[in-house]
Amino acid sequence: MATVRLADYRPAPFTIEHTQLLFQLHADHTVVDAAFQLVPAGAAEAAPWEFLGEQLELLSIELDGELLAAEAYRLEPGKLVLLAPPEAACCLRTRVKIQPQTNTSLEGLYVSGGLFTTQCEAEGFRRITFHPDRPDLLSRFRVRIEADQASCPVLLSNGNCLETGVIPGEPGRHYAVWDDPFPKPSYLFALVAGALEEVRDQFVTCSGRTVQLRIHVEPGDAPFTAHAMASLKRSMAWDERRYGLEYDLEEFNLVAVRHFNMGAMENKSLNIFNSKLVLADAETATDAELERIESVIGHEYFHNWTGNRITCRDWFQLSLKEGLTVFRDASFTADLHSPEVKRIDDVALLRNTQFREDAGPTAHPIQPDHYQAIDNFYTTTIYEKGSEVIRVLHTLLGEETFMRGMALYVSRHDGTAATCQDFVQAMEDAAEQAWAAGAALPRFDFQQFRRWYSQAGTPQLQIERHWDGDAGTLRLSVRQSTPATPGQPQKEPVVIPLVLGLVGQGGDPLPLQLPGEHAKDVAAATLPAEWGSASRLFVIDRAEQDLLFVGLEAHSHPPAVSLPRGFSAPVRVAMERSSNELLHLLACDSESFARWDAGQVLLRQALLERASGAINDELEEGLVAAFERILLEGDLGDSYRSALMAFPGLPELEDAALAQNGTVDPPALFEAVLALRTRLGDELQGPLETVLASCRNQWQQHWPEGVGDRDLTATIWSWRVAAGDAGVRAEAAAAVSGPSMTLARAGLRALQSIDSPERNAALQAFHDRWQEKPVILDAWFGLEAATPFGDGVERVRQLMDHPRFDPAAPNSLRAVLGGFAGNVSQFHALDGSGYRFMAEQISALDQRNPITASRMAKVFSRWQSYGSLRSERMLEALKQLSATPLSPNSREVVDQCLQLA
Ligand code: B3K
Ligand code: ZN
Repeated sequence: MATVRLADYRPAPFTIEHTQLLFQLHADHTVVDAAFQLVPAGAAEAAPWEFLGEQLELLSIELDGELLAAEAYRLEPGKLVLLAPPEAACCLRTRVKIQPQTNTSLEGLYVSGGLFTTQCEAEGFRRITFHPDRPDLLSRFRVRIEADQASCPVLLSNGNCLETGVIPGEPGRHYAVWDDPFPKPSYLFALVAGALEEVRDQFVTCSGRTVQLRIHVEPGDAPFTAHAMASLKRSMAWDERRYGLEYDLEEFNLVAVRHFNMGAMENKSLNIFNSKLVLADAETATDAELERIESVIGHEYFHNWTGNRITCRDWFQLSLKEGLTVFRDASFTADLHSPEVKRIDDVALLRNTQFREDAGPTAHPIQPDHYQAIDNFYTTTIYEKGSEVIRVLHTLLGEETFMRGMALYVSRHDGTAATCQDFVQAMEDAAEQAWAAGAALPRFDFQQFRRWYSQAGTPQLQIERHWDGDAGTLRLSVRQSTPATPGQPQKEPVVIPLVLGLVGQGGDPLPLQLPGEHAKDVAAATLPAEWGSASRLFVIDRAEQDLLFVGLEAHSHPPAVSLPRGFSAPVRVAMERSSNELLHLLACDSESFARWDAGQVLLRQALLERASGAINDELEEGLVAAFERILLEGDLGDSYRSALMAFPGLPELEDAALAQNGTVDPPALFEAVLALRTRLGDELQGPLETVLASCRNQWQQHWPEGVGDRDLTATIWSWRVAAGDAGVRAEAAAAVSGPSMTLARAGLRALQSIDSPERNAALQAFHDRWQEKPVILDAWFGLEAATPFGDGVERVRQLMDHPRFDPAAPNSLRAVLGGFAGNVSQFHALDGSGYRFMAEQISALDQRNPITASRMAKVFSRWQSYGSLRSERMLEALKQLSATPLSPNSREVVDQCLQLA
């Protein structure tokens, strides 16, 4: 498969002023008639005019109304080439026949449960009609859809609906014409046709325009759209308030479909969503799902400016829209809910997914410079690290200058296809202005900052402490390095804002007094208003740097070092800190992130020790005492208290074990988690019961109220169930039949590892209650597949034969296969049966849906980490997968993994 390179980017040899599409939808085929007004780009190199096409049957082709002679074009695999490119503006018209009804890839136009729908990003439009299908070609689209009136009463596309009516001479068929006044790339085109129920609302924009809001769902699902609609309105208001960005069309449509490869898609004015991210209320979705729905609805809506109005020049710029839009949706959630907990959730996600990706065979920079299948690059690096890098800019520049940079970016690039470089340039210009005006902002080199875009791998800060007790001086020696990643053996230092504080013996924040300006190699520091006086921001931009604090109390204990406050950059920080110092921070650090992180370091340590067969009793006693205080510290906020007690995820623990021991034993880590949970549940019985009693009073509150109480309940249930509390076990099981999905799922999670009659009965009750609702039943499939005992492979095979299992729905596949891959004892079975089963499933899935299959194939990316026996078995499974016919998507991932062999 060909490698696409950033260095090979050339502008297209023509522009497409107008695009007219006619879709004739039929049950057994669709005809697409496309007319493009093409204008030669003039100065561009004389390149052949190529129109990409996949699985299209060409019916006819005309240029300016004349049928094109056979020698004037060539049909090659995957493309149509005009042999004598026109020298003047012209109209190219093609008619093709496609088969959406048998399209299982869920790319291009396909049918999901009787509904015609599209997914064009990144390269799906070429499955609809011949087209250059590149994001830098913006065109005005007019679309006419013709379909059967009975099966497709609703016909939607982008923009405004101009006209609808019946088709004379074609009884039972009707049409709609849609016009989108905003030029857009092909990947933002969308069409939906089917029997849908509509829920309407309105939004009045800041300039007083009324926008019609419509959510379209399968008949019967309308009662579950209120949360989505409210989220949409909150998103629209927030983008006006925070970014001054207003919606620009008269209507906004949102459609929920069951068969969808990812979460949602930001097509201009016609956002299409995986139904699991629309249909929800407190009875049918958990608090976390409700928050996620709100944030994804926000994310897709925010793309209207960061993605649609300003789009990407090429797919190497994907993080331009994705990183930025994740940054925006994270601020949205933080503003609406708890900023502390949102930050913690985001960092936990980053550490459990992105750090792992950055350390493995598929590592890539946020602006990759080559790819084979772009679909493989919708990664946590592009999205989450991309967002963190924007946050780094925000931290360095402060809110005011950052927003000035945003405004510059929008005003310069609105209506165009831009690059990451354009974005950073706007920020640099805003920074230059601020620096010139004498703003108290740290200085840094933007050229160096840009390395964040080109270097893969997670930078590491190694910090050594030197305490001079006689002088009351603390020196922190910081060394920065980034590990080698595939294709990038050497790394240069990047610009890292490090925010830190010092905490005294009594828990008081200590004044951060620096020596006079110039001590050599001492990093400059500033005091951004956002952080208050107890923290300082240092710019770490060299391989080695010292931070020096003076005027601390002499002849006393060294102060506790609290860092990285706010997780001020996507880096790993390693610093020798004693358990006592970390326990002290966990008890009283005034900065919420660093306080949580101190607990995480301790928990990681305790769990790693248990996994290697030892129990660090002193450390665990310290944790018991710390959690006891936290449990009783009522004014902390329940969600935050629950976050403080949450264990690091298994991927993060694997990562830490690998760094420490050079190998990982996942079942041992899993057992360690269960054992520590049991100990905490046992030793903290009293305080846990007290807190649980007060949580119960809040259970019935509706999201976002009561979230913290339900979070804490979930933690307490899982600890107390592990400790063998029969009463709590019964309470957790009973929640399955109660009114709150959050508690029902918390109950099931608490019972998950306990092979007991209550567990089986609770799962059965959940199944029976929700079997008619596929979105909810997926959670049951996931839990069943993750059952940590019995014959896992056999169980998963049975699940896939379950009458409600829908093999065409990526959600169900992800629930079952993803649940199994996260089932450490089964997936990592020493005989390799779990790995073989997974390889077999991925290979079969790849035939139908390469996008979902290649994502799944990444479960093998850590094959080298798991000790010789497992590594050998996993490598065998990878080779088994590699020996089957694979799509280019899966081939790229499998080859990347095998490169290490
Ligand atoms: N832009 C889409 C993702 C498209 C994935 C294509 N394989 C959703 C989002 O990030 O908003
Ligand atoms: Zn996005």
